[in-house]
Amino acid sequence: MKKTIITMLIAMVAMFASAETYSYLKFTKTDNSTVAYSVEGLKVTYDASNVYITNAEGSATIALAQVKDMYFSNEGSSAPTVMIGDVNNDGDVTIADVTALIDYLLSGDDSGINIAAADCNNSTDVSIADVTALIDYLLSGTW
Ligand SMILES: [Ca+2]
Ligand SMILES: [Ca+2]
Repeated sequence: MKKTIITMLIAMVAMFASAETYSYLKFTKTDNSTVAYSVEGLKVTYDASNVYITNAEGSATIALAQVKDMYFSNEGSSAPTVMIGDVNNDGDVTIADVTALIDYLLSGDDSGINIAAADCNNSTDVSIADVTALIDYLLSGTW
C-alpha cells in the first residue's frame, strides 16, 4: 500500500507539472468506467484510502482501491474502448478468442490477453464462466 501511495505521489507531481495544457483529469476505475474532472480550479488530495478531487464544479471522492489509472486528457468523457470478448485484442470477437481465453485460464499467462475484454459475463473476474459466455455469444450473436 505504501508503495502504491508513493508511486501515485510521484505520478501526481509529474502530472501537475504539465497539467495546464490539458482540460481534464481522468480516472479509469477497476471496473473500466472512466470519470473526467475539469482542471479548472482543480485540487487533488488523497489519504490512505481515498482520492479527493475538488474543482470549479464541485468535489468528488474515489476510493484508491478503485483507481486503475489516472491521466490528463483534453477529452472530457468517452466510453471505455473495450470490445468485450476480444480476448486476444485483434479487434474482432471470434473462436480464436475462446482459445486465447482457455489458454489464459489454463496457463495463467496473460501476455497478449486483454483482461478487461476477457470478463465476458461482466462479473469483474475472469473464469471458466467467461468461456461459456463467450461461446454463447459466438453462437447466438448477443451477450
Ligand atoms: Ca479477437
Ligand atoms: Ca467474468
